[in-house]
Amino acid sequence: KNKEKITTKLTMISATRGFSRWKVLEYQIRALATMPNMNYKERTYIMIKPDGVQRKLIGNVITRFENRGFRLSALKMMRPDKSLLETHYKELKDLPFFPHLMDYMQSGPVVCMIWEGYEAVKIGRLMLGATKPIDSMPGTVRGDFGQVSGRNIVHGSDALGSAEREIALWFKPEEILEW
Ligand code: DAT
Ligand code: MG
Repeated sequence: KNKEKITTKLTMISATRGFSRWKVLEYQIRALATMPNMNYKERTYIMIKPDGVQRKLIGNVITRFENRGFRLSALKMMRPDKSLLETHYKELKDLPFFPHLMDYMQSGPVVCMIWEGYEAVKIGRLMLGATKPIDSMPGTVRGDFGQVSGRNIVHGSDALGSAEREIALWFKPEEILEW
């Protein structure tokens, strides 16, 4: 009988814990949902680049997005081929550093993610920090860990249009989860 009591209690505790952890995120999302014209399901494409993986910053980047209240909709690790990277960075193809960018991005695996939440694109960019190291503020990923333009740890979509394009480029629809 005592054993039964303990089991019930443990089940209650774990249920409560799971519930409250979920609530933290739900409260933010529900508050936003009550405000008109607010898209709290905006999605952005965030990618940990080969140097970020090599420097063991995967967990650090994920934790930042979880802590800010964003929801992970998709996640995978892969080694992108040249044609995928050329499509991803097609706007930069005429710039002098483009061949170096291609080599760098093929130097190891990357971690591809979709993060969802209110103003995910803009807030995501803020959290990553500016492209130029001298402009990336302390507290951002690049401002905390980066020193040079060519090795800046993470990618983040810079506008709604590019987010949609990048999500469609890097993920198949069945890899994206709604929860
Ligand atoms: P961001 O990654 O901030 O969106 P971007 O899209 O202009 O910046 O450039 C894509 C990547 O190209 C960037 O993350 C690193 C590289 N890059 C940009 N400017 C560079 C430069 N001046 N020298 C070397 N690499 C550069
Ligand atoms: Mg960019």
